[in-house]
Amino acid sequence: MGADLGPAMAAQLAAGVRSRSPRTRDEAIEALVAVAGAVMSKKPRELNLSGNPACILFYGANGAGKTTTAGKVAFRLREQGRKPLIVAADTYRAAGIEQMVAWAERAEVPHFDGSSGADPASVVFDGVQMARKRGHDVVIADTAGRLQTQRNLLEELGKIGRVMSKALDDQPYESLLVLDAVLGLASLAQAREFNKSIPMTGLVLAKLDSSAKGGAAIAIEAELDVPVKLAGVGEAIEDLAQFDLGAFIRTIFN
Ligand SMILES: Nc1nc2c(ncn2[C@@H]2O[C@H](COP(=O)(O)OP(=O)(O)OP(=O)(O)O)[C@@H](O)[C@H]2O)c(=O)[nH]1
Ligand SMILES: [Mg+2]
Repeated sequence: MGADLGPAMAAQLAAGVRSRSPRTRDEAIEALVAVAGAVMSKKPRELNLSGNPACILFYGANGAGKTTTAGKVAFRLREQGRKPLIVAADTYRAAGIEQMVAWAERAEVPHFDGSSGADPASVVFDGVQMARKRGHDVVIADTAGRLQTQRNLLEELGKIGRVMSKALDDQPYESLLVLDAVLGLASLAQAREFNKSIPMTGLVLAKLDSSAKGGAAIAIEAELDVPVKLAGVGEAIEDLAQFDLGAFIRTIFN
């Protein structure tokens, strides 16, 4: 378990468990759930969809699972009776737009597409205007993959966030960093850097159906106080789970 958590967090959790003197394996796991839960974020894990329109912005490293998660969320919200609009703002690659459009079609959700090479912040701004005009109550925006070492792309993300806020007259929106659970502890450094560029309201742990268990999320939540809100548990459109803290911690340590 140390590999994903990092040595400091692993030692802290181990000490916390020892201080509770568990006598059985089950008691040890329950102690871990309590100790890990205590260091993780206490902020709500449900998406805040109260805005008009509510907006959800997805960003993160290349291949993390942004477009897939955006498609899954659009599908789920439409099934719940909302009227989402997908905004395809990965204008870096023609395929980036096409992939989002394919998911929009699968989800049977309308989409507003940026053109290849367009400024993604303008696409997001125009997308929010379009949503208002057409009576959509949720905007789901997908962005290009970027690494935490690419300063210019992080600055661009900061601008996307500022423009989103402006389009929403400073109403809050969901600003979600999508993390590939397979990345392990490397995602802590990633989350730190993204969090400096844009106010982050939540995390998505994609690919939790792989052998990866996402233990790094404990360290990220403890340090940044940003809760995991969604988990990706497969490649199909319904493979999206509400994040369950107790179940997550039990899976990690079982
Ligand atoms: N098993 C599994 N695969 C996933 C999950 N989420 C995404 N994937 C896969 O991960 C790959 C990348 O997913 P995308 O959604 O295209 O990732 P992205 O972050 O949009 O990638 P870029 O736009 O290229 O930066 C695809 O093969 C997806 O099927 C998940 O929860 N579980
Ligand atoms: Mg994508």
